[in-house]
Amino acid sequence: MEKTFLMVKPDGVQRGLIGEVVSRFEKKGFKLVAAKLMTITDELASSHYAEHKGKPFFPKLVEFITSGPVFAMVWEGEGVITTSRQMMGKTNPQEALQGTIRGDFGLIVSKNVIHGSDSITSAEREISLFFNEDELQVYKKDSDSWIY
Ligand code: IDP
Repeated sequence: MEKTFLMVKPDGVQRGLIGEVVSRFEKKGFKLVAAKLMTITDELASSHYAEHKGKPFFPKLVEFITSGPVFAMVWEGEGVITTSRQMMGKTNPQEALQGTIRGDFGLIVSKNVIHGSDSITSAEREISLFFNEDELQVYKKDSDSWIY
């Protein structure tokens, strides 16, 4: 089953939005298979955001993502990569539709509450950056038969 990496960023943790974010993905029908509150090192931040190295906002991005705890998660379900990106909304919260996480809770691009993988390749890469294989739970939920 498809998996993605999602993370409540330091602004979301500070603002008490972990529960709100988790709740939306739970209610949608996705399954949480791993989660931890952690502080990202400079090294992990640079690997995670490698595609943005050299861009003007990169130093601030690393400074921000390492500035306090994040809530890192792996979620599983049919179409979870595309659907979670839709649920997050556009990168810039001012362009994100109301009803999306960034549209409902964010105002500026550098503090946009949530990260989510944008492809199968990035999901696999990000999951393995943040989690060991044995941290991913394999389990059945009784509600699955009411969702699928
Ligand atoms: P995404 O998070 O929607 O996948 P990316 O383009 O991968 O968007 O950018 C990673 C993160 O970098 C964004 O979530 C945002 O917080 C930050 N970011 C992107 N573009 C800018 C910018 O122009 N200025 C400041 N921060 C930016």
